[in-house]
Amino acid sequence: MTQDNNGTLTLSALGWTHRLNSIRLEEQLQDAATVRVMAVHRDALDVAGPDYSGRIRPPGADWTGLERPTIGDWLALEQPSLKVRFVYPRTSLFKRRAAGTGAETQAIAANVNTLLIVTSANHDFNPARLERYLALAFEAETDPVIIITKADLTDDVAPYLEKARGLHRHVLVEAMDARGTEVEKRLAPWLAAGQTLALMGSSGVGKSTLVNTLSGKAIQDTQGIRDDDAKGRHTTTGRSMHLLRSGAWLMDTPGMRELQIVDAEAGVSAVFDDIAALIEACRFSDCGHKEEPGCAVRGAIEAGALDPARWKRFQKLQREERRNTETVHEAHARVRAFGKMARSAFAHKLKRTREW
Ligand SMILES: Nc1nc2c(ncn2[C@@H]2O[C@H](COP(=O)(O)OP(=O)(O)OP(=O)(O)O)[C@@H](O)[C@H]2O)c(=O)[nH]1
Ligand SMILES: [Mg+2]
Ligand SMILES: [Zn+2]
Repeated sequence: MTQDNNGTLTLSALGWTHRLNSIRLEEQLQDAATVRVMAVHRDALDVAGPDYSGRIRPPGADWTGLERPTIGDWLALEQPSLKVRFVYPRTSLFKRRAAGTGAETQAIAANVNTLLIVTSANHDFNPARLERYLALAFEAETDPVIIITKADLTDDVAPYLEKARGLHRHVLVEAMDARGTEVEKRLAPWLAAGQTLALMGSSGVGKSTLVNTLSGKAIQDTQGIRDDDAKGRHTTTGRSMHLLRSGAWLMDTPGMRELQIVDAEAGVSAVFDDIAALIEACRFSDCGHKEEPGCAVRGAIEAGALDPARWKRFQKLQREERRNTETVHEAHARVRAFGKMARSAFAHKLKRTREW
């Protein structure tokens, strides 16, 4: 049952779980309104739940960084003020550096069960890009599924499937015509009522087409029909949840596309866990995997057990992750140093004022 007799969404239709129930009891939130964040605007959140559905004000500036609610979050609201009291712990979280200063990490999507990584059976197909998306999914602690669209436009989709399946033994891959009637059936395992999905993939691969096919209506513009109206509206970030025909929720978050590999060391290692295991097996703990004796990586490449191209992609992604992470940490340090300086200047001024 998605809706109660008054037409409001039930908690389970919104994706509420037993885990959240026990947190509600532990945190003594029974008197608070339980809602899920359905859309994020610059100065407002759209929330839905059995106790309240509508627009609320986000918490004040004293809530910073990852504390701030994002799309998909479960909130406890004070009654009747609707003030945000509590953000439930997230089962999965996509985050990014805030625009501008580059200093603060910002939550961009929470409680996503499945990440649909979309690519096409054409020149878009790129193992390095897919591995980057997989690293983001693993880092966010969500389950990725790779969807290869435009299967109808190629004579042979098998090589694409094989390559995608070779990226990681635990990742499921499906090929389809994103406009087709079989989409719902093929994705059924991830589309149960109350499940939350998000999409990632480059422009033109068929993300909006999938949203439309799965929702059974044209709620998203696909290439060719761009919404000119949207340009004038600056308050909406465009992050919202769509209810699919199956009762699952699909997040539409443009920000996902620009996600960088940052603070994602665990995600990168998870994608390349075979390589991580090899590195562990090198004779020297600081092995550079070049000329060192007892190098398990070189050994695996020479034995044909590790694809040298995959080794190169791992090194590249790891370098990129480290570089981005360092940059963020430097920015953090700068902001902290500035704060310290400002505070001490202020303290100094105070002292002088008093002395006078
Ligand atoms: N033949 C065929 N065409 C497809 C398929 N998937 C998408 N298309 C077409 O590809 C074009 C781009 O699809 P969109 O759904 O707009 O792509 P998108 O990923 O949303 O792109 P952005 O919004 O730019 O990120 C549209 O003309 C779709 O009709 C498919 O599986 N088969
Ligand atoms: Mg689109
Ligand atoms: Zn080595």
